[in-house]
Amino acid sequence: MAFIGKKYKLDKSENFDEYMKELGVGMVLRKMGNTVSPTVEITKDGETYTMTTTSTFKTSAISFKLGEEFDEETLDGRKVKSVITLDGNKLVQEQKGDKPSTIVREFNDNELTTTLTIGSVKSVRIYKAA
Ligand code: ACD
Repeated sequence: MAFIGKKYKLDKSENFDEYMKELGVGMVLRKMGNTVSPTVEITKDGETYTMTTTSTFKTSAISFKLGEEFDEETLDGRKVKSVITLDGNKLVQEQKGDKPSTIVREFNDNELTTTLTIGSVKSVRIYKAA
């Protein structure tokens, strides 16, 4: 779990606009989403993980235990049930709700690759350790 306590900053983003469109995110918010370069940090206290996404526009934090469903309010304001599991060096998040989506965060050396999928639409975002 070399990723605990590291800060990752967005470096490249592919197809994120399409992903947000598929989620039904409006134009103004999509513009923000496409413009900002957020920083992601995961900390761990006992069995509880906290993932904080910081940006100039909005900051969000979710706390979870692996394999335990929790209530999440997404950055675009959807209220979903999420479950996050750890698969080797990947945190796999399943969001349930009207628009089920999977978010895989894979940690390699000094890089975080976030792959967001909804239906047939996929966005890949590469973060570099700050
Ligand atoms: C990531 C992306 C995680 C974001 C996942 C879903 C959010 C959907 C839409 C975002 C819409 C508006 C938010 C706009 C800006 C906030 C900045 C943070 C964007 C991550 O983990 O890479």
